[in-house]
Amino acid sequence: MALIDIKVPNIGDFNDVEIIEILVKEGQYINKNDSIITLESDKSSVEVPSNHPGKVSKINVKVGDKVSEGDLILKIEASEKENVKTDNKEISTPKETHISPENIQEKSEIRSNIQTISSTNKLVLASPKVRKFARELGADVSKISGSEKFGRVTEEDVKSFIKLGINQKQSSNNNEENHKPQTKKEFEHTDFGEIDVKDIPRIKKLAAPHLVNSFNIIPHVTHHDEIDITEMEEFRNSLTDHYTGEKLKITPLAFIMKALVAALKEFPSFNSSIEDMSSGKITFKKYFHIGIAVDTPNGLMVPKIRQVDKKNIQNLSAELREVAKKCRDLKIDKKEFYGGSMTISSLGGIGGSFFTPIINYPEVAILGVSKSSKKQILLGDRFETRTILPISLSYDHRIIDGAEAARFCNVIRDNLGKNFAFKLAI
Ligand code: CAO
Repeated sequence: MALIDIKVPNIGDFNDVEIIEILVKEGQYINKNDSIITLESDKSSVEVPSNHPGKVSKINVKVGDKVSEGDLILKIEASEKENVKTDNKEISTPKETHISPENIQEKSEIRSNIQTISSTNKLVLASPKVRKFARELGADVSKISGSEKFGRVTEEDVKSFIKLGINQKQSSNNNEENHKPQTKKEFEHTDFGEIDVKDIPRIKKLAAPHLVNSFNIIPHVTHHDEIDITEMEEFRNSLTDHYTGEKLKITPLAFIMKALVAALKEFPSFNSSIEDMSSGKITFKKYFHIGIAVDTPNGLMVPKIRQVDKKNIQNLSAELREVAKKCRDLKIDKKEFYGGSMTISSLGGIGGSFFTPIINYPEVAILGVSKSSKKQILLGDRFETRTILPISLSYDHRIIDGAEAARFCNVIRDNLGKNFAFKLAI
């Protein structure tokens, strides 16, 4: 097969100009007029086309070489047919085709698709001016997604790409900075008095990475609210054992669990999980297993109370006591810490008004409950003493919006409030 030399043609003022890009590879089929190299002078850049179709046999130049008219660029094995390479397929087209406006358009689109092939063999559509602009900013044009037809890269695409790179770098620098252990000690504690150094309890060590992970990954927002639980408390305090007449030991938490499940049923996004945002998938759970944060001498544990929707308040209360005891006695099975819908962290028996609980990843929300207290509330035109329960709902803002969180809390309030729904669930 005849080898044909493709040389630098007369391209006007260009003399001794630099090759800034080689647009073809050895072995590649090209058509007449396909661009094969880009030359750049002080004033402008230009793509040099091949004046013959065929298979590139040998490229005689490299990026950075300076060339003038008549210099050999490459050799091609002459072809009888026009060859069009799209992706990995080679399509042979007869040299003589009927030229209509449609196939001129189609042909020029196919041709422009093969005009620039980056080192990664990805097709890159960009004008020499845009490529020059990208190069000056240190951007690899083959890595930029073009916003124009067929992915053609524009100057704006280059700017956005650079901006994104800077932002990502800044955020990764910040992350690295934030996670660096503070090694340099500014002072010794002993300089200021007597100290005692102890081991961090095992459960705190185990929980630490989990908490850090959740806090770093999830954009937390905490919504605070107050619920009037006067009627609920009157009812709870009136509960006695049928046989002994003794007061039943049921804490507000059992009622809150039921109210939470009622809200989860109305708002399935709170009963969901996202393990990996990049997967674009969200898991909706159809069960209602509520995690309860239990304070133990060894640290915080979060066992699950399973199928809260199917249990009555008395049973839930008994199970809660039993599970909390198992945790404190270190007799709880590890599997009880997994597979929850949402968690409740109750400090109601201890004190405080509001707090900002950390979501128990991969869950997407946690309900913090604080200690109820009696308050004077203006009802109509007179003040009444009411029992008010403060709640704090932390939620994953990637999945849950603020308005949804407020509505979710309204449902909890309606279920614990005046006409609270669980009188019959005893
Ligand atoms: N408001 C007012 N009183 C409350 C209340 C509330 N919200 N919640 C509970 N109480 C009362 C109970 O009725 C009980 O009163 P009596 O002693 O008169 O019966 C008392 O406080 C103690 O309750 P409890 O804490 O033993 O029981 P519980 O069902 O409310 O909670 C448990 C069980 C396991 C959640 C709890 O013992 C516990 O460990 N809480 C700490 C959780 C924690 O550390 N969370 C923070 C984690 S960081 O996010």
